[in-house]
Amino acid sequence: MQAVNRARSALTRAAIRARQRNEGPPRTTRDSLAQWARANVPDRDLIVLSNREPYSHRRNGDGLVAVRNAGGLTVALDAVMQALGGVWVAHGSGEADRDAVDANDRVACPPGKPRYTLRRLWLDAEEQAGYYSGFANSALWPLCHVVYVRPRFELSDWEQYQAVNRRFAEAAVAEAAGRPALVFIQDYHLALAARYIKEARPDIQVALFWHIPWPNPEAFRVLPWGRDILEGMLANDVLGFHIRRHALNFLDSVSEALEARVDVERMAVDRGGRRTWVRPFAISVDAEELGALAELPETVKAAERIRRDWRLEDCKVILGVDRLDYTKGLSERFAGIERLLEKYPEWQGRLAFVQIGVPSRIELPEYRAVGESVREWTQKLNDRFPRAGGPTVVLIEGNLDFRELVPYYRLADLCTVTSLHDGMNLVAKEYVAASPDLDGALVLSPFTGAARELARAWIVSPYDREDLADSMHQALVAPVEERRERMRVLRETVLRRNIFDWTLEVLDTIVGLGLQTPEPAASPAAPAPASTPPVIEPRS
Ligand code: GDG
Repeated sequence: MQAVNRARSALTRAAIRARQRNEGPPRTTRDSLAQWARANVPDRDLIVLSNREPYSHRRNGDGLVAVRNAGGLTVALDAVMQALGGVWVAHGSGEADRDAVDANDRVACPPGKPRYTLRRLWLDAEEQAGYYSGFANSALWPLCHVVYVRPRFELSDWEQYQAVNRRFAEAAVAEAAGRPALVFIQDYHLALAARYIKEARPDIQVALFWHIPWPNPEAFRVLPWGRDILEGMLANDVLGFHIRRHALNFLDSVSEALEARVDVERMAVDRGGRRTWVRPFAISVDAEELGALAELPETVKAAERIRRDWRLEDCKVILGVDRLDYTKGLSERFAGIERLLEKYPEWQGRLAFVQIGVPSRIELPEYRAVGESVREWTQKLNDRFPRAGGPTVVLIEGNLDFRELVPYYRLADLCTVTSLHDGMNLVAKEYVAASPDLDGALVLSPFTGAARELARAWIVSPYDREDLADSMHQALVAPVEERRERMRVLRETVLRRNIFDWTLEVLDTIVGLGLQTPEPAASPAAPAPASTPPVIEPRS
């Protein structure tokens, strides 16, 4: 059986490398991923850990309704779990979440169409304030994004962070119930979970995907508990980042802070007799589903309705879709739109900017300030540039249902992504995937992971207001053939490597490890492992 698995895994790796070289085989689908998992991990339970849950429950009269939560990570992994099945452990944060679970805090997901189990973990107010708002979002988030927001380091937050990471790890170990398991941990909220899992069950394979950038060592070293974070992360068998730059920054941080053998060539760290592979895996979206959704007659009708409601019939529409977060460059975007209307006055009255802003982390003052700033900008631009039919800036603050969001992608003549720093940015990929008629243009910040792959977008720095205004103008007036040609190439890229390819690449890397001889305790001449997982580069 091992030999069969070894052969299958080698085949998958060859397929991944061929896909990187752009020469087929066809992309992974939900079904082919599920098939692959049945063949390659039949003997292990898949357990996902993340802070955010994919669905939360709300009261609705006497009943309950399930809401699919926004956010790149949950949207992507929900598709994956639907394909693979397993258990997803996450913080139960919905107002009626407790009413929806069974005696073991479990609920089948997606609600009404169950394909996997959601195990909810309850956090009290103190845990939430320290672990989530405190250490994760006031220390690690600003530390990892180069946006000049100063991180706050509080001992009590750090203590809560450790305690909650331990609770997630205990839940994973309990769900594994003594069986072989593969635990796939998500993001910067859970940097220490692998360490606690391995303390209890060294045999469980553990991988962590870090969805945000990793800073260079100069920036990272200000974190008072930096060594603990690095040690916790090195308990993983595989560590994933979106792009090679972030993976290399991580290796540099380890070299600087810890006694370890860092092999930059193979992208591996040996420490205390164990090895961690560090790899770039560029996340993506369910491009096929998005394309199909965009083509549904009801989507087209909804897009027409939005145009009518806001009197956008004679307008070009620029779109922004973001969590209201200071990393997304919202002020820079509004300033760019203002400059566009000043510098190219022919657009006044003929252009509308629709910004969908999902409220996020509003318990933190920096995030409330983002909301205030976009409201002020909206008012300012609408006062300064009135439009006969309706407002020039339409600000929609709220969490739309995904099916309500796609018509906006469909109707936009231009989508703007102006992040000051972003691990990947899924909005860019979703917009491209949801433009099957090729009628659209993407203006994209070079400080996103997505810019490495989506090179045919109009790539422009959000810090350069003139260039931003000029690029938006050029993208809007470019000949239709150029717009279509660029969008065709962008769509090919997103369709060729979708969210299921991403998952397959991560899981295949972990599965490959099961076949390797464990490394002896770190020694300068330690032999290479039996097989080396492939280094997967984002394609440009
Ligand atoms: C983190 C990293 C990385 C937005 N508004 C609504 C809505 N959304 C969805 C979008 C998209 C997601 O939220 C946003 O994803 P991003 O990738 O742009 O950004 P983050 O939330 O910061 O995600 C990021 C990502 O993790 C994945 O690894 O790309 O770099 O920061 O999917 O569609 N969804 C719904 N209603 C909305 O109103 N349903």
